[in-house]
Amino acid sequence: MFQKILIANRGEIALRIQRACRELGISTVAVHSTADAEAMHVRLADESVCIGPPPAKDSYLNIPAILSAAAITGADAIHPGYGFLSENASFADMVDAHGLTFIGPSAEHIGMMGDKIAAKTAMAAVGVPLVPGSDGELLDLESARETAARIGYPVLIKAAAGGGGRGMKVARDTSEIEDAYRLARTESRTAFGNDAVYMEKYLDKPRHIELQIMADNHGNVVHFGERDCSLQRRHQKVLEEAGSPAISAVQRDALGETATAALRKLGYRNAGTLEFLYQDGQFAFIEMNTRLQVEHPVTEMLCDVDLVREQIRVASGQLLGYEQRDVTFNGHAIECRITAEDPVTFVPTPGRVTAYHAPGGLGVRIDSALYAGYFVPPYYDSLIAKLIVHAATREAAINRLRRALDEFAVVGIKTTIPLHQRIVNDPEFQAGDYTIHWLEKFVAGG
Ligand code: MV4
Repeated sequence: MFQKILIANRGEIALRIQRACRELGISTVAVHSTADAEAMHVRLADESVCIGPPPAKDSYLNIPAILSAAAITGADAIHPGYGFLSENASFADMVDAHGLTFIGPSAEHIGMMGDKIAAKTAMAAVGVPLVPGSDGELLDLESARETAARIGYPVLIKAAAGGGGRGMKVARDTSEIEDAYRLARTESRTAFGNDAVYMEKYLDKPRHIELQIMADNHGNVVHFGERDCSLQRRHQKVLEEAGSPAISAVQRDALGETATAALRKLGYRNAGTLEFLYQDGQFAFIEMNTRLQVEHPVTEMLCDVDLVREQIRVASGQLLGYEQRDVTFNGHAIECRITAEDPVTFVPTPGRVTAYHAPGGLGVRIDSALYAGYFVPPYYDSLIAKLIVHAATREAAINRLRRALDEFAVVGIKTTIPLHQRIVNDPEFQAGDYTIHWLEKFVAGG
């Protein structure tokens, strides 16, 4: 097992990883920018290294600085968290090349799943159902027209290097295909330096269902059920649930069996999440994330599993702590992403938190690095706290979430707590039959 882990991240996820390390008796190294010198993850680490000025490109994305910090502190592994370098295949390679362990999948699989065409090709080859679409890259406008005619409009043109909604263009009929194709390629070249695009049938009212898996280095792969991440605004998740109100236990088991068999064939290792669109009773794979996700706590609460602990254990070569029959799905969990944003306009609200009171009680979990007196910096994403509740039923979880949100006090900056209070009080949310478009309409409705 590792003696010392460098956590190449900040905020709540850095604390989350520190907690797993401490419980495993592993020493922790925090890295921080000059803007984060007073941050909680620095205070609670065993050691800390300043890696640069505030901009992420000069600090949390500064690979030489992070590798140097690992070398001077004698860390033997690096956990990347999510975002930043967590899906950077060359960083994973460089960590290995420096004799440290990258706590995550192999660089090969990070690279494979980062190319959305390669990801779909690989998944199709191991039995995962896809959204109907092009057979690989769309090489010219003519092949775009032919593919659209074959699968039927409306169609979606996506960037191979995209993901997370970036670089997608809808074409609703033949009159729109040329502009959609050319714009998708141009925007992809500008955004990613790569203009490869592909096509899928556009699903107009899907839910976003993702499946959590974990694999060790000995061929064991286990799934921990699904999360419903349909409540998004401009491709930013706002609230997530485990399990999905739309998915039955039979469907979950079947999807899990398909996914674990597929990843076993691929020789996948460590944590991974398969993203599906769910519409008309059908699951269709769209992307795979090769990192621990922000919303992992709802799965942890549902299954009573420490996913970060499992990541660290399997990265050190140990066997998975679970067989599939050990995994149980109990009750219902919901996570609210609380951000330092105006709850109506979503304008970022960096600034000083003058008072802070977190909710508590049975089935309430807060993952946050906030404290009274903390200055929320403007340089990084606006997530400041995750409120997760767990209860025996979805109705009880919603009731508990409402109570916990009412207790939650963050004074000195505006946050999205009022938005979450509106969501949990809405009858349509309570009914649970929402799609990926529901929140955009709900927010637009004021
Ligand atoms: C789609 C889709 C409809 N049809 N693909 C957006 C982010 C990326 N994960 C894939 N996304 C979508 N892909 C097909 N064939 C609709 C979306 C989509 C979406 C998906 C999940 C959650 C929120 C979304 C918001 C807008 C569009």
